[in-house]
Amino acid sequence: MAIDTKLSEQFIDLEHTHGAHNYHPLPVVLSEGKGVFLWDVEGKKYYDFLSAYSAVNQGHCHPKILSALSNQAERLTLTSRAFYNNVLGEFEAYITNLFGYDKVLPMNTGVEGGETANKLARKWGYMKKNIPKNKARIIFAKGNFWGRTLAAISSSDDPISYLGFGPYMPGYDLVPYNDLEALEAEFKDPNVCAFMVEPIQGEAGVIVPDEGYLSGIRSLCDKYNVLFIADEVQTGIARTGRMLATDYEEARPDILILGKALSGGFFPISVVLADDEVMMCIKPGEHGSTFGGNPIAAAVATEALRVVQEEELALNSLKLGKVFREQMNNYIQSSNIVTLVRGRGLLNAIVINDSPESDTAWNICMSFKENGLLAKPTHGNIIRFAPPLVITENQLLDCVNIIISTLKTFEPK
Ligand code: IF1
Repeated sequence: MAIDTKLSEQFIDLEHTHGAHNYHPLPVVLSEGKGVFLWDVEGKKYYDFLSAYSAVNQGHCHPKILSALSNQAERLTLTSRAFYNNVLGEFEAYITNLFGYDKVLPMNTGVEGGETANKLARKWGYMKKNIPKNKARIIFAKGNFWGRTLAAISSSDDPISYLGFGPYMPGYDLVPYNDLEALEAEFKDPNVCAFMVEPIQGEAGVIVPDEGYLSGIRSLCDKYNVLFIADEVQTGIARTGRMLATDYEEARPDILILGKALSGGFFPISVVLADDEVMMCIKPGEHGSTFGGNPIAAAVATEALRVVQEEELALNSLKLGKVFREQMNNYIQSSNIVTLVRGRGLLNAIVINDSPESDTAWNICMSFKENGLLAKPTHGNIIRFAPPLVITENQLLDCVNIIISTLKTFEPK
C-alpha cells in the first residue's frame, strides 16, 4: 500500500527553498525518536543505524538525560565564564576523575575540541619544547576528519572537504594512517609538537589500524617528546566496545578530545582533557567560548556519562559488535555485493563491491529505509553501521535480518 508522502515532501521542500544546500540527506523526515527507534512524519518506524554519527550512543531522548536537561534549564541555562556557576566544577571533577586527567577544557562542538587541542599543543611546543616562534608543526593521518573549520579542512586530504576554501593553515602535514615508520620520520623534526589521530578513522570508512599502532604512537611520542592527541569524538564514550578506543592498547593520549555522545545527543558539548603540564600552558583570556562549560551542558554531560556507566554500554557494544560482524561475515561468504565487514564494538562498516563513484551504496541505503532501517553511505561504496549502544541482541538480530535480506535483493542474478 503506497504511503502518501505528501507531508514529507512539504518538509523537504521547505528545507530546499529556505536552507543552504550543504547536505544531501536521505529523503526521510523524522519527527520522533526513542531508544533505537525513529519515526517519520508519516508515522513509519525505523531502526536508527547511524545514531547521529555516534552522538546518541545512549539512545534517542534518554529519559534520565532529558530530566537532567529540563531540571537545569528551569534553574540556570547560561552565565558565560565571566562568572562561576554551581554545575561546571562538579562536572569537571567527575569527568577528569572518570578519564584520569588533571584537567578539562569544555567547549561545544567536536571541531572546537580539535581546535582547542591544536592550540594547546602549539602553546606547549613553544613553552615546553622550545620550538621557535610560529614554527610548530602538527602531524595528521591521511583520511582524517575532524570537522569543517578552516583549520580542520587544512589538515584534510579529501578534496570535498578542502577544495575552494584556501588558503590553508600552515604547519600541518600528513602521514599515511597506520604507518609508524612514516610517523617516526616526521617526529625527527624537533619542531613537531603533536600528532592528532582518530584511533579508528570514522568518516574514512571505519578504518581499524593494526594491533600495536596505538601503542606504537604512544612510544614514538615518548621517544621524540611529541604530544599524542586522540580524536575520540566519534570513537569515544563506549562506541567501540571500550570507554575509549585508545583503551584497547597501552596508548594513553596526552590530549583527549570527546564530543557527540558526551551529551547523548541533547546538547552540543565537547571537551579536551589533559594533564597540567599541557593544560596549564593556556592562561586566562587565551581561549574559551560563550557557551563553553555552560550549566546545561555540564548537567547533561554528567548524566550522559553516568548512563553509559550504569547501563554498561561499552560491554553491550563489545558483545553485540561481535555478534554483528559474525552474522555479516557468514553472509559475506556467499555474497557478491559485499566484500567485507570491519569495525570494533558497534562502530562497523561494510564495503560494497562496486566503484566508489557508483550509487549502489546509496540505493542500498534507500532500500534499507524502505525496509525500516536508517543508515547512510560514507565514502562512496562504504556503508557505516552504528546503532545506539542500548540496542538489545534481539533488536540487533532483527536489524541483521533487514540488512541481509535487503542486500540479497542487490545480489547479481
Ligand atoms: C558533518 C562526517 C562523521 C568527527 C571526528 C571531530 C568531528 C567529527 C572523528 C567534529 C564530526 C560529523 C560531522 C558531521 C557528520 C559527521 C561525520 F561524516 F562528517 F565525517 F561522523 F564521520 N572528529 N563528524 O567524526 O565534530 O564539529 O561535527 O561536532 O559535518 O556532517 P563536530
